[in-house]
Amino acid sequence: MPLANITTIERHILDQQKRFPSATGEFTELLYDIALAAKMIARETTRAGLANILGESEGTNFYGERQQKLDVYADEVIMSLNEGTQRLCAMASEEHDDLIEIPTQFGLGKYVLLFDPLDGSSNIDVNVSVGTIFAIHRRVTPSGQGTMADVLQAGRRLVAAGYVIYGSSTMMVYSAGQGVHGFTLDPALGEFLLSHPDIRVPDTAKFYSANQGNERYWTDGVRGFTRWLQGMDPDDPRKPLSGRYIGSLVTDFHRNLLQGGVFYYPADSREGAPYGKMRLMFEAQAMAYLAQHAGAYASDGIGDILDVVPHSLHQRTPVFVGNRDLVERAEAFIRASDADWLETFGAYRARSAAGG
Ligand code: P6P
Repeated sequence: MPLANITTIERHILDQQKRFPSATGEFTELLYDIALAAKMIARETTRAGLANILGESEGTNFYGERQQKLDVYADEVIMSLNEGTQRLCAMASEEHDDLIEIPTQFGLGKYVLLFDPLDGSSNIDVNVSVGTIFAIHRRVTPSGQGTMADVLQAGRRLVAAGYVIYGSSTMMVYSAGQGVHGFTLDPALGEFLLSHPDIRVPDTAKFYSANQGNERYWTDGVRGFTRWLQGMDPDDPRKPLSGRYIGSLVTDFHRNLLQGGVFYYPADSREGAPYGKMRLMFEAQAMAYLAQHAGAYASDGIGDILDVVPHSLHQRTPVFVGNRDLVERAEAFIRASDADWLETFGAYRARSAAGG
């Protein structure tokens, strides 16, 4: 690559900022801080086995999941790099039950950072790619410590979102509303270099990604959608898609974004999972925002996830994300076959919009 073509993520973010003359630079610096946290987390994830950081810590998180030591480390890195920068009025992490207040000795800023520090962390011990997911809202309250009102905003109001994938290489993919851009970490330089400018999901999908071990808990509509994807719908035969499911959202999403496909984690009939497993604020909103800016689409089975008005920090949502034609087809199967579920979930969605 000719040296003149090398663009670091810092330079790219600055170039993006120039399009907004009113931008004060806080937002730009917030994205820098996230890139720095990603480099620090990447260093640990790529040598986890050596640093004896593998395995479970003594903690469990809000969902009762045993916290892997690496996700505790990732959580602490992101918090400590962001709490004293005067760019945030609050943070929220998948690993914390409640809002993370900015320590009083630090100044407050106008943004809110939500993050899943290490999504898919149960895969760490078997060396499967994992990722960090982040989303940024602008505060809505006038001043002081950020409140739930600043955090519980619909995805339509996001100002940026992205993820870092710690895999065969470390990549950071983000959008600030001007396209989706991917950067690959050059460990020798310690820099994220622009490797995937203006990512657009391909028109033709190659993969479908779902945990089919849960099929018996799915609704008829979702099962019918799956049969259709596999080319087994006698009423509408199609070229079957290949199944690819890694069990790490960032990894499954990233592959489908680059090569075309649909990821879905639907609601299921098990106790406690009527609205699915995915976390709206820490996983689904960011993926829906990126999908929107890459020409794809994310639905909860009824409509755009970006339009869901959240009512609680850790609320769950069904997720269908990827090529728009596939996701809209999932919605059609659900409309045709899942009247009872639609009534129940539709009421839940409306309650959420009304404040829960
Ligand atoms: P299952 C990881 O815990 C996660 O939230 C996502 O990264 C991943 O897509 C999903 O759960 C996997 O869930 O039930 O298929 O193991």
